[in-house]
Amino acid sequence: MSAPTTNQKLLDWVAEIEKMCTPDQVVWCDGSTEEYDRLMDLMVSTGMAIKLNEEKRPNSYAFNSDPSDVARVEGRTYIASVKEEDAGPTNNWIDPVELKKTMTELYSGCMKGRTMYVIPFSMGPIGSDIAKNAIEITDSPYVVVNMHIMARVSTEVLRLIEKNDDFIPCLHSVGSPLEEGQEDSRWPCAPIEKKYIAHFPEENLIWSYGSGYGGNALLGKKCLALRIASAMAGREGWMAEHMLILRFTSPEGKQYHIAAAFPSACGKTNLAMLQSTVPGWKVETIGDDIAWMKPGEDGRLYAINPEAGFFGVAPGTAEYSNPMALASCASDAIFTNVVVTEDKDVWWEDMGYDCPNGGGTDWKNNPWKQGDVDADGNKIKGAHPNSRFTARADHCPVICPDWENPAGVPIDIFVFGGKRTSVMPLVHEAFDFEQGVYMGATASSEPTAAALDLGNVSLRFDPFAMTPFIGYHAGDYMQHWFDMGEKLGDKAPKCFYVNWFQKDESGFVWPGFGDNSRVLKWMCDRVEGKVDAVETPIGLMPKKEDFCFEGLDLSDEAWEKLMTVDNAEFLKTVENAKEYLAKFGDKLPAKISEQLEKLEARLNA
Ligand code: GTP
Ligand code: SPV
Ligand code: MN
Repeated sequence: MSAPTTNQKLLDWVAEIEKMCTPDQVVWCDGSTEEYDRLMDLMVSTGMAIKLNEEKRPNSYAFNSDPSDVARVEGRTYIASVKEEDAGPTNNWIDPVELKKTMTELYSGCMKGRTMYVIPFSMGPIGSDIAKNAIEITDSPYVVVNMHIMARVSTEVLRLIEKNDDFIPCLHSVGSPLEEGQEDSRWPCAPIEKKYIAHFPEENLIWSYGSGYGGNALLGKKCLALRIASAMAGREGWMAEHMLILRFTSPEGKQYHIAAAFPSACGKTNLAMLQSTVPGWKVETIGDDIAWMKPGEDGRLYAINPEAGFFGVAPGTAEYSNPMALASCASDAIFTNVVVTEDKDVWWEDMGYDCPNGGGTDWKNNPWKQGDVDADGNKIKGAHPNSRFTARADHCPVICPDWENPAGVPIDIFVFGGKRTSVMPLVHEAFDFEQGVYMGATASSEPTAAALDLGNVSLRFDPFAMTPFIGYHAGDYMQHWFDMGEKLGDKAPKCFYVNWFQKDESGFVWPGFGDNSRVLKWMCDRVEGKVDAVETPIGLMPKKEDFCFEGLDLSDEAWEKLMTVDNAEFLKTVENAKEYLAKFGDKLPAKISEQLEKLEARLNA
């Protein structure tokens, strides 16, 4: 196949990779429907993909990964900056020269017996000022079809590269060369000690080896749009954040734009598509995972969603929790590691109904019955907890008409949060932007309900929900947040911290999901200056009379509990935050220490 470009830089890079990886053939991708169908047919014929029931799930496919390759591998993810002090303490530094040597050895001949695909893609609307042109080279057809949904794959990107002579090179291999006559496995990948997810921030270069799953392999997502982009943004004065973006519209038609950062699997996709229970207010989705934000000419902060699809957590997605996500993957979707039912539809835990016919084929590709237990008597899950759907954003019924607007939308509100079963109230507002940065920098989560018994021991700090995604030193990244605040001045978004996950003996205290709109409504009233707030040591909280309870059945005790700030308990979290922040050493911004001291003083007063 002759190359469909004249750009020498690109041709040279592709030739260099071909020489190193020695694939059987090279295919340049164009992003067409024909290409998508052809690759799906190919994967169905090799047994990698399962074509789902055309009636129930039109044009959709299911995949099962290798049981060892089911999620991002943070321990094998590296920021290979030239200087060690430009990485850490939340990410792993490795010397770029040494890493390239190691990985070049791994890449040598790694695509033997396979096809090398060259994917031209754009993160952000093609040709827009804020968008980035990139090329992913991969030997995984699964990656190609997922990239078709998650990014904008098009030959138009090649035209832009010819014009600008600029692109971000992203190299990916599953790391599983095939010997002559060797049969391929259903999901080729390399063992964990050979997996490397590598970033060279000074070169804007990504090298990924050994995994075929999610953020390890769809390189436009976490590798480019967060790790490389955050490093670029830090240098250039913009922001790349692990944030959903939504538009919240009042009955009068006033629009508010909200960007919210919650750690992985803590509710971004859910909030991005929520069905408002506040009468007359509605939510429209702009993005569910990543926001790129730049100050506009009017001095406000404008956000775009660089992605084109949703790579959403399947378990827990149900008609009662997130009907819009279900609708998004009703057709033209890819499912990875879910249950395939007897009639070739999909099912997962907490989908809102039992598995049809009592079972099907589980994520490990074994026959499975709902209720099956293992040797220890624990229920065997049919879908992996990190099983995912890949759905087109334009299939979401509440996608915002401005979701592809290259100018972005002006952000009014930043929300931070995590999963805490106690201590953190439902919502509190920062006194000012600097305290907001402190809130983001000390955001924390408890991984599971089992952590309840361990108290604060298992608290995981996850600054800005970016722990695994900061592409440079996390202290410099925090300082960048303060710098952005100074630049935006009084036009900076108002900052809030939320916690939907307080628990008592009978479960979650706050109903969550659609009712989270009640909290968003209070935030908008605060932005508007319509309502006052209660001043507490940790921030500003709603007065009961200002909160919308219409149609909500919540007891007075529940409200009390949701709004409680226990100074002594909160001080323990502050202690934990101090311990955590100590590892930032000299790179901890002075303003963080200042906020810590002020907060402690208020709590002790
Ligand atoms: P990533 O794609 O990994 O970045 O995750 P995410 O932040 O988009 O998480 P997602 O929205 O998929 O939610 C993960 C889990 O949190 C699901 O099991 C949801 O059901 C649950 N969840 C989301 N919102 C709420 C809520 O308001 N209350 C409760 N109790 N659970 C929620
Ligand atoms: C996350 O882990 O935050 C995700 C899934 O959104 S992945 O694309 O694998 O990073
Ligand atoms: Mn995410």
